[in-house]
Amino acid sequence: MNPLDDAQLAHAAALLRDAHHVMVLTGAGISAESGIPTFRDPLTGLWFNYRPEDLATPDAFDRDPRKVTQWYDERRVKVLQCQPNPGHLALVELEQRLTGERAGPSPAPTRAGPSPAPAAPTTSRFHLFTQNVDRLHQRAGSRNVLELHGALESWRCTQCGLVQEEWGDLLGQYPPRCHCGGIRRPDIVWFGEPLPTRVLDAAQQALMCCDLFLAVGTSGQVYPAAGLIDQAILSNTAVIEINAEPTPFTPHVTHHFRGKAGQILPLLINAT
Ligand code: BJW
Ligand code: ZN
Repeated sequence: MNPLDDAQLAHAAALLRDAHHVMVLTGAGISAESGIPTFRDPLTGLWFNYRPEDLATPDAFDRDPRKVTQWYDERRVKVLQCQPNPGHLALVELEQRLTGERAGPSPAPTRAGPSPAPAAPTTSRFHLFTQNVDRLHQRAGSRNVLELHGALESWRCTQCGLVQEEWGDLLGQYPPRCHCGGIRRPDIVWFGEPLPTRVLDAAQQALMCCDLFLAVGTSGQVYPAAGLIDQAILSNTAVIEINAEPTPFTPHVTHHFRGKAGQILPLLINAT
């Protein structure tokens, strides 16, 4: 659908303006304009160039922890060189309008331990769930971000479970070791692994109270994250999808805007 279809944009903007609780689910497409590859796009997608079973499963890590951690570490350092784009910033603006909270960088994580998990109180009018591991939403200034698939900056000891954040240069040691002697792994949700219960619970709560669901830049192929879109549609919540290509959900959503999130999200938010 042409993102500049004025009638459609006006109707979607009205939904957004009148919404009391907005739930957003983002995927790799929102970070594409920041220069971060998606997973399933032809030619440029990570899974077009690498086999997920070689890099993003617990078995792959057990077979070759050095290769897997090095791949994630290189991605982490590349992401640090990328910047949030107008799509990320538009969601900051939306959160600020709905919550009245001043936007700004999330509290910096400390080396002493994992970042404090943002709460997702049901009273909040805005919930941003992301499948992305790049932390660009937080760097843009979004405050209430819930990570469904972990984060590239986060590493977890396979022995004692200690979670530590790394955000500087390459680690230099592969696989990296914890002070307890255990191997540290990327704190990322790989295929076949459960998503964080706290985040899934928060998503269920947000689904119950949201009256508008925004799905941005996700192919909707990976579950249980994609199931959140299913649930929103099944419960007759208004769903606005913004994606470069149609997805399995496109025929069932209230509005589908086909195009770049970094162009369409600012248009939509500014039209409210
Ligand atoms: C733009 C754009 C622009 C481009 N603007 N748009 C039900 C059915 C079938 C299978 C399953 C099921 N339930 C579970 C499964 C198995 C599996 C799964 O879903 N498999 C399917 C692929 C078939 N799921 C799991 O294994 C999950 N775990 C689980 O279910 O555990 C159960 C369990 C319970 C209890 C005990 C034990 C187990 C875990 C899933 C983990 C996903 N991990 C990854 C990789 C790790 C992160 C990393 O390395 O970076 O997460 S896979 C990869 O896909 C990554 C992403 O977060 C995820 C989603 O991808 P996303 O974001 O949608 O990206 P793309 O590339 O697919 O799409 C981008 C879209 O943007 C495209 O449509 C573009 O067109 C568009 N786009 N530029 C707007 N500028
Ligand atoms: Zn340890």
